[in-house]
Amino acid sequence: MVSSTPLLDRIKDPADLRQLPPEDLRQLADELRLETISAVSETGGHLGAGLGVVELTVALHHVFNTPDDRIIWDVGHQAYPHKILTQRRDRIRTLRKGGGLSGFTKRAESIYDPFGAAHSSTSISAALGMAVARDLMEKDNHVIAVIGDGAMSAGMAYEAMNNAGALKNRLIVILNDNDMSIAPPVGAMSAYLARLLSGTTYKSVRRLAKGLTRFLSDGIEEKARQIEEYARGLATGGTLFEEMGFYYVGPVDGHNLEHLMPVLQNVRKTGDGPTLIHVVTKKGHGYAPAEAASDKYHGVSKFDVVTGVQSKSSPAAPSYTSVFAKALIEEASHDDKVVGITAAMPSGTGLDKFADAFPNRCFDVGIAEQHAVTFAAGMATEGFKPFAAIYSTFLQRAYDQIIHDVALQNLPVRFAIDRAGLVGADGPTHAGSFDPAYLGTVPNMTLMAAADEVELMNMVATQVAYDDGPSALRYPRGEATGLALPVRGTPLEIGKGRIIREGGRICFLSYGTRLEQAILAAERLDAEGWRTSVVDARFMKPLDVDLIARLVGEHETLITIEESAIGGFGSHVAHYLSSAGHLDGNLKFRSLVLPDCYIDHDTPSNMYDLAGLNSEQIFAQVCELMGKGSAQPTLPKRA
Ligand SMILES: Cc1ncc(C[n+]2csc(CCOP(=O)(O)OP(=O)(O)O)c2C)c(N)n1
Repeated sequence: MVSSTPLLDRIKDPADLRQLPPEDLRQLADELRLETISAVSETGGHLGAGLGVVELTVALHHVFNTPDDRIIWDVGHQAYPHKILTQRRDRIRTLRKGGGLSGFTKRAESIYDPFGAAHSSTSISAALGMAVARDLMEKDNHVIAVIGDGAMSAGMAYEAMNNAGALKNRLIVILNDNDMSIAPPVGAMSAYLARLLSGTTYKSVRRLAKGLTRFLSDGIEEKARQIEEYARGLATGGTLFEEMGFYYVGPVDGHNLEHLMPVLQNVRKTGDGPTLIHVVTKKGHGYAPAEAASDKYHGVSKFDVVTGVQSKSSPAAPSYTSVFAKALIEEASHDDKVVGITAAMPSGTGLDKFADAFPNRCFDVGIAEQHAVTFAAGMATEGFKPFAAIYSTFLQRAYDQIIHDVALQNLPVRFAIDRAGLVGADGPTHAGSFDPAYLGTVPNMTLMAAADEVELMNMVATQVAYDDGPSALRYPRGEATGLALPVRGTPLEIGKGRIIREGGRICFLSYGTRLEQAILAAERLDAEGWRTSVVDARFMKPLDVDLIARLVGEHETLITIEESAIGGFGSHVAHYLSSAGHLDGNLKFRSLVLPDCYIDHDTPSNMYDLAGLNSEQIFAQVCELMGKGSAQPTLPKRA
């Protein structure tokens, strides 16, 4: 019977949900889907993945005793329906806004988020750790990892399964197979899952459902074992998982609660050791515009619920990502050794455009950043010029590969590091804060940061021309500055900076796109009577020590500015200054970097305010340094 008052209004947390009889769950799932669509239409964010797991979310919270039973959502971008059901419905329209809910799972946000995520493929490892801890403490709760088929392409997922199969602790892994990553999934695993579904197994799931319903009406308790045997009898696939020590159940239709609930109940009651439940879902399910879209509305801006049309503000300038793609395509048309590599982010990195132009020279390796880097190294040994286009935050995964497979052998792999600096709504998990620090320590590396889009084009050309070792180029998310673009970039002289404006006592030495803010701050300082020089370092390695020595000779105060954490450009300049004796005299030196904390999601501009790296705060910090109190605006309090 369909209830007239929304069931969702009665659900504050999963304990309320568990009061509902199973026959009400269909209605609840429909309401939850609508609420998710309505909320994301106002906030923007990840939509397709959440819509695909609405029934799974309802079923999991009904069958399992959360939060004592732990649900670990891989990536966490599909957890909006989970957030609505777990005490956060009243804040769901603050998603991804400053001070609002995170777009991912976050321990600090809720007891129902036992593990924070945003980077993929961590769920099975974390779940196994929790399962082992539980057994050591002789507790009896369940631990459930929900991982997508895309996330299943990462090595970490296999490392975890390999370990789980050997340890044999009770653990449930739900493989949420929607045949999509952000782009269509790639690789042999994806083909294997498709084969499992195309066999007679999945087709006969309808038969399974009928059987289960019959068992259910008889009472599930006594029939649990029979159901399990029945379900397994239908499973002709899953061999790979079974070989790894998992008990494989499925495939199960993840949108049909009558299929899903008994399987979950059964595994909860009888599961022993690691079990993998293969659940088949559709990304964007139940919302026609999402289902029809090629990306299944993976990530959306605000949209009209009726039409599904997203409100995209028409940008004044192209994005840095698209300028990178344009530059790379142009370079590749002159040099057939240039190839592009992405780790499951073709559209995010702009390599989808490169693939359109050069389908045979673009490689999507799946969510596999470590492999992407060593794969690039292999290509470089054969004389290719691989561009590994990876976000700063995801490249963290491949640190040893960068050192051991690339830099130590001095292989000319080109790193195109997108999303440098603070990224806004995706928050601290996606911030590109660390690459200058973590790459700066690595011998043989040439490191550059683009200050604007023309510089970006020049630096891509520089990377193509520079074949003597690895190089990395960083550039931020979002719109560039609107400069007219050349047809093709011009290679820069390695290790040389450029002077933007020459002034008096103060000098800003900028690395990256904070240059714009440094110029604004310099203009304000001019107005205060302090003419200020501004220099774009362009390179962090090799450092332009001749230029820095000159600047030190000509200024009283040198201030470095960058959108990265301590340990990056400013630290390298400080190291040079101290070792060359420049700090022994009267020079005032300061290094403006991101603060040593994680800055929560907000607009990029607010985040940079907090970091003290917008012109207003740069100006204020210089005033403080120069002892001029009156001109100082108040510095924001850092979290
Ligand atoms: C290490 C890492 N690389 C890349 C990403 C970007 N990313 C976020 S979601 C996603 C696709 C995940 O696909 P899947 O696991 O199948 O989940 P679905 O979105 O289909 O539900 C990717 C590549 C990431 N989060 N982490």
